[in-house]
Amino acid sequence: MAEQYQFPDGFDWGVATASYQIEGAWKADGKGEGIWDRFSHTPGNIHDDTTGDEACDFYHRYEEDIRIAKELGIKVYRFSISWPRIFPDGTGNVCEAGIEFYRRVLECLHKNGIKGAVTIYHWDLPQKLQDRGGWANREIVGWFEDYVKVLYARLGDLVDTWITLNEPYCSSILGYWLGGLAPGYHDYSAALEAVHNLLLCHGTAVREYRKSGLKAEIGITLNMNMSYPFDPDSKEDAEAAKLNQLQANNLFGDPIYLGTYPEELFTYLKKKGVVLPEIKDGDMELISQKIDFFGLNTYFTDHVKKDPSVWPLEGVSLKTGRPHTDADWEVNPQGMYDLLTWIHGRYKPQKLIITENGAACNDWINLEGKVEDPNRIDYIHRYLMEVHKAIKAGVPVAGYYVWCFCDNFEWAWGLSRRFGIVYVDYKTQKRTPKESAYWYAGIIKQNGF
Ligand code: IFM
Repeated sequence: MAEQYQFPDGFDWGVATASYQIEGAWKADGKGEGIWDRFSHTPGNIHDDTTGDEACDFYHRYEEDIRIAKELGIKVYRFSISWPRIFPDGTGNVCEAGIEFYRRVLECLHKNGIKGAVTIYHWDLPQKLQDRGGWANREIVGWFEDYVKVLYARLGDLVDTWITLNEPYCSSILGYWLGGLAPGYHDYSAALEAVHNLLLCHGTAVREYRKSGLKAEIGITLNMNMSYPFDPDSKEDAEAAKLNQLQANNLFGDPIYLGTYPEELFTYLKKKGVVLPEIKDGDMELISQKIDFFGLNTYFTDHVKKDPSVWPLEGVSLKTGRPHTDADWEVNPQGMYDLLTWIHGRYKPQKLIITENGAACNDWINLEGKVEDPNRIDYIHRYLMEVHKAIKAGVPVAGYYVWCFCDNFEWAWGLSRRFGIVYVDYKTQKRTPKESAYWYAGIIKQNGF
């Protein structure tokens, strides 16, 4: 008989989304311009020349999406708040229509018996704040404080779980150094400045939350992945893999859980001429306040080869011949187990939620009107087996959210990459649950497989 994979009672089976990727309505009802509006409207930035102007039109269609989520038995719906929908100018006047929209979404979720997990920042910074330096300007800590206070006061009674930031690695290293994401800069020192300011904002959000007296849980979502040496026998590859992992994982996990930046990485970067961020008295205490859960996003593993031509880390991640998804990310489920046990060993979070995992596939509607996506099912199935193994090994994983509920605007890849378990026809906005959606519904029903 096949092995049974039973998950702990009360396991939170969810789906995840993000404001800019699904909402559309980019200037409706007083919303201000965000950095992704600016970035996607700038020719050459988005691979298929699309924008998030309309995306999945969740702004007008949230009731339909939540109804589908209910039919599938989804327990948690993760979405994010668009900062420029609340503060069109970044600071100053609050846009009431923005607040009302998110209240309607949360009320609709509750009416359908679904919990709302809210990400405070998932990459759509008001453009007016970018014009003042964005994440590289420490003043952002005050702007963020004003923003979170409004969210707690106006939405706090309806939110079940708060996530301060989504993937600060992407907002800093990808946005300020590698440049593939907004604002599209190439300055490593500014990226490190952004790291520190993002983490200060995370700490500020936690501090203000505790002061608010609200009782839901609050945590952060970090994207992490294991880095292995490309050649397991090469000392040089092992060193490059270590640096890669220090930048991807420890740079964020260590300050939050251990109250310190990874010394080895900072010493190395300094030697390479990188200007390190100024750390003021009290910063690390603010950043490392106790949080209620560790939110993990993970999709792939890195296999790093030493390459001295690549400044500053001198490594490149290479393909190993494993199968890959439509996002060109290699499928390596073992990485999920290795990562969960690594996080558990190093940081010992009291609770872990996988706030994103999933696969982009080349989906289409077939002649029978169905979307058959066996590769996505296989991907999620294999990764969940590793999650289960980690739970059995003592890692306190309490939830798993599929990325994504529906196909959406995949940042620099535009509408060309489909991650959803629900298919979206962008011309008609018609939703079609894929085979993976029904398969996932079955897992939720049985709390396992
Ligand atoms: O679409 C993104 C999401 O916004 C953040 N995590 C990874 C997903 C897939 O690339």
